[in-house]
Amino acid sequence: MTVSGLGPYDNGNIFARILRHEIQATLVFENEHAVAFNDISPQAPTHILVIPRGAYVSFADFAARAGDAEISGFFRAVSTVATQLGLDASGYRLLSNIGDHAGQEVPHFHVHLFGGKPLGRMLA
Ligand code: D5M
Repeated sequence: MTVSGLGPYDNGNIFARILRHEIQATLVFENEHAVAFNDISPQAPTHILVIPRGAYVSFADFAARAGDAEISGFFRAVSTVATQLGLDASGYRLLSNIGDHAGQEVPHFHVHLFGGKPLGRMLA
């Protein structure tokens, strides 16, 4: 699955290195489907990145190639992270950048999870 600005999966990308424990991150959750850690440059009081363990460059790649159990397990994990961090009561935002127009920086599929304050209305 090719999306503008994204080539084939690069095993040297920073999130692949976090998964291999070559680079430290502050993990807040992990299971067989997903790993979640604090964003290094937080844009909200809570700013978590949730990534699948598999090698997918973007949401588009994940949706195209991952198995049903992997996809459901991943998104359940995202919800579990939000619940465990206490975000359900006040609400939160999910976001995933895909390719050039979205400015995706790290070519390993990830969902940003923002919360901890009123985030304002944002549609693009
Ligand atoms: O966003 C990629 C995000 O990844 C961006 O918010 C910074 C974050 N980032 C980059 N390197 C690290 C490390 N080492 N730890 C934690 N967070 C990191 P994108 O959606 O690709 O534009």
